[in-house]
Amino acid sequence: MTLAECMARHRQSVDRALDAILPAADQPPSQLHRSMRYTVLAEGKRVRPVLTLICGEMFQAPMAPLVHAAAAVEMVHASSLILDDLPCMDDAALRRGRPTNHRVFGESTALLAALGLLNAAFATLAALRSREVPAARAGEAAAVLAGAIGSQGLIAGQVVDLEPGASVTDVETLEFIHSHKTGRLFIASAELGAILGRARPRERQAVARFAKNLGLAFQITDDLLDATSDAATLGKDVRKDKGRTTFATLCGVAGAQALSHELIDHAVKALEPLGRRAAALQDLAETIRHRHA
Ligand code: GRG
Repeated sequence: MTLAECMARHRQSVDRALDAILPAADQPPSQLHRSMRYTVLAEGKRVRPVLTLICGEMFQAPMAPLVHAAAAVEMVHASSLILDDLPCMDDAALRRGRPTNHRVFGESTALLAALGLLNAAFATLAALRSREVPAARAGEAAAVLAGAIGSQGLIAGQVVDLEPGASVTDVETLEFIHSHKTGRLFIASAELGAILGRARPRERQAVARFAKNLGLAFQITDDLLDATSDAATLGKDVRKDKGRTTFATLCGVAGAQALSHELIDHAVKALEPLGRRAAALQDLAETIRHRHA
């Protein structure tokens, strides 16, 4: 099976799980449930849950809990997109090819939908106990995901990114922001697959190192696409904050491209201890190296 076929199959199973996990759109309070479903079921790339699924399959994790863990990852990601788009944060108009959540449902519903998705994600991980996953392993998965998005993870990156009046002038700060805003969820996505597949510590470390480098490379390609592509192709606002520092503005397009290639090379190297089992992860890294959307 090619990576494209494997990703399409994984996307389909994640979308089915999300549809089954989330309350139906007409379930009261229906405005809230419509808002939750609006963003999480919209057409996204599903890179993070695919990462969970590829890692889990590599370690032969049982499929049903693995798909639920991947759905939890996507719910957390969708929640972060809704929050990031709010007027008090990025004030974005377009996401996943549609008006942002708050533009359709209003700010208070969008905020509550993001909280509802977070809650559903952790309830899904807690419920893995009833899907033949030992309680300790389900707890570890929840702790890893909570750590990744907490005040020393995603939230820390967002806080530094939004610091009033602070304009980023060095690569270290930019790296801090994006290794937290983007990298941490990539790492947790890979680790969840490793945890459910009972990977050895060395194997788990290898996929975490892979995901760390891949996450930052993904963000750099995001910045490059923001500078060179358009809203119709990307399905979200582009070049919104003209003065904003990105890897493309700080390093130049060629410099950012070189940095992204270097990180992808590091990601692929991190897979060496896993040998041929890691072929799908290698392909995923190459897909991100050459992505256009
Ligand atoms: C507690 C969940 C939570 C968040 C609070 C708002 C916030 C802190 C952080 C923002 C994190 C964020 C949205 C980072 C941007 C990461 C990024 C590259 C998003 C775009 O990802 P894609 O391209 O999007 O994978 P699709 O739509 O394809 O899934």
